[in-house]
Amino acid sequence: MTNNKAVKTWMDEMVAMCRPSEIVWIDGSEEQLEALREEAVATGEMIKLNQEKLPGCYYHRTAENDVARVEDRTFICTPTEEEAGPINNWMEPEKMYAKLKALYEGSMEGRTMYVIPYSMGPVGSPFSKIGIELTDSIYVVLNMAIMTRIGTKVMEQLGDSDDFVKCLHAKKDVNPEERYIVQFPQDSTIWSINSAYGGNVLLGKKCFALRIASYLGMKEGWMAEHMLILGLENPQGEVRYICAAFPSACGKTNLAMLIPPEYLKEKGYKVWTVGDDISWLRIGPDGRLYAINPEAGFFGVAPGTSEKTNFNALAATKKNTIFTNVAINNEDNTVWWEGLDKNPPVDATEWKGAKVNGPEYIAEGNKLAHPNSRFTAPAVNCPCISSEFENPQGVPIDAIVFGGRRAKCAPLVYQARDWQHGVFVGATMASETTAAAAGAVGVVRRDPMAMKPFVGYNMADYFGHWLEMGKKMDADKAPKIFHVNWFRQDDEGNFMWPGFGDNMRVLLWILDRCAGKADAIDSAIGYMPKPEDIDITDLDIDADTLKALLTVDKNVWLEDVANQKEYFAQFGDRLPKEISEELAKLEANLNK
Ligand code: GTP
Ligand code: SPV
Ligand code: MN
Repeated sequence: MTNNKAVKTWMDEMVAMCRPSEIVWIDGSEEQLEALREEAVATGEMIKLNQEKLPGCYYHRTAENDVARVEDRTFICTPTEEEAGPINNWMEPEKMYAKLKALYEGSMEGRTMYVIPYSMGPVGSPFSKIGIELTDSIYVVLNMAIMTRIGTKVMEQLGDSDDFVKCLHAKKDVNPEERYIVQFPQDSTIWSINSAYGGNVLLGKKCFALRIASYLGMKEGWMAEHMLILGLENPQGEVRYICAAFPSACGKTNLAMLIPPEYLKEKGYKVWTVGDDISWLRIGPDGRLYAINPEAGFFGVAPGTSEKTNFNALAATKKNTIFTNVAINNEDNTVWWEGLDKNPPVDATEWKGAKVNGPEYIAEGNKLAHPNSRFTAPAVNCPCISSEFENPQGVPIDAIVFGGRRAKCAPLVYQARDWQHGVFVGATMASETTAAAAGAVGVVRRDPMAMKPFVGYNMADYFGHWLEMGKKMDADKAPKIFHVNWFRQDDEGNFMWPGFGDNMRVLLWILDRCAGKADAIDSAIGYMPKPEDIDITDLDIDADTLKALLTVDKNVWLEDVANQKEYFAQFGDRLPKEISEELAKLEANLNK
């Protein structure tokens, strides 16, 4: 309960609309969460896994039609359509509220409404923001308890302030035809209905920490980005921090937790994880850019996660973790997914709930785990969690890295010439789509700064905000900006770069560039390493492949420039002139 007038007024209205039969405040205590876990197991909402092998771990299966974010049902309801911009779905706020009210009306009859006060960022940090999520799903409560800081301490921090994001979620009947994920940035309000899948319902994550927060950042002079944060420690014990924006399922969690190749480990290099998905960035008193991770856990892609590819992520899932839509190994009541190891369980339950013979089922061309199946693991479980994870002041950023899945176009790595060029490099990002969102997979689409599904206002103004942020920093203090591509393919469709831990070799060139220690070629697209600038000690890669990875194919790039032009045209006069200038420069450089 609370005496906060703004909270009370809002809740009264939501309760009158949803009409839950009971209201339960989440205090954040272990006793309360444990009771909820037991209740969820009793009702079948969750399955308790092998508590000896996976203590504190549970399993949840979503509806078959509810396994990913739904971008076509996600709306930014600003007062005018212009403010939402051409790449967001928009509806007039009054109309949308009316439409959704009809759906929420009585939606919680006979059900319990849970009230989750939560903080994005360490409670009380100057970076942090508070939200309150009302939900009728225990699964949401238990996930929010891992992904954010929740409970009484957050209400104490809020005091009698009305500065909180009002989040409402009703599972209703998960009808995809009436599923809506709606942000009202001007009202700091999020309404989600008819889903129970992660990014649609854990409203602190994409809805608040990116869509609403990007809008607040634009108003208040900071940034909310779809970026991991990692610290790279050198043998002298100095740690430098890097933020990297890759689209969904393009390698953020993996890069954030990477284990250096053996020869670098032996020299004393280490990687520390600050965040794996979202960064909030502010300019500090010293004029440098500082980042915090507003989350407290990892909602990571399960398939492909193994001891070899991401030892640290796998280790983080060994206790107090919720698994969603992976397969169950009935032999010992544990979990399995494609890429975990080469031994799919014979006695398996696939993600939709059917008992199958794992190897046979796979041989028939099926997948045991959904490609977007996930684990929700507490950040503190991660063996390489940074000592700065809870630092309320954040960490200073040396480099910002953009990247995506590009089979042909982008080279392994290149550096932007300055901040303005870097904003252009981010704005021209593109990537092949993945299973993280409903819809076709493997189609190249433009995804500026990996924020296409997450920008809470007009993308053209967002480019403008990036440019403004750069103007507030001295050039020698602003992070240097880079672009990487771990996903270049040869003509047979094989990945040319080994990726994963070996990506460290590219990070070292990046940090050497930041420190003014590495050489580069001034190419048409930006500064690039020569093949010999990438350390390939102990790496089985031939000289031709490395050369090809660092080659810019003029024709492929000119085709991309044509596509960029078309893409930017939709923003009309609102597109900052700096972006058009950079585009013209790139085209001229390529034609030289
Ligand atoms: P979201 O949580 O959706 O934002 O995804 P993410 O960006 O954190 O992606 P994640 O690290 O979970 O990786 C997604 C998929 O890409 C997994 O199947 C990984 O195994 C694969 N992957 C990650 N890094 C690399 C890499 O360097 N090379 C290759 N080939 N695949 C990679
Ligand atoms: C993403 O899709 O970028 C994710 C998973 O991190 S979700 O929480 O569903 O957005
Ligand atoms: Mn993500």
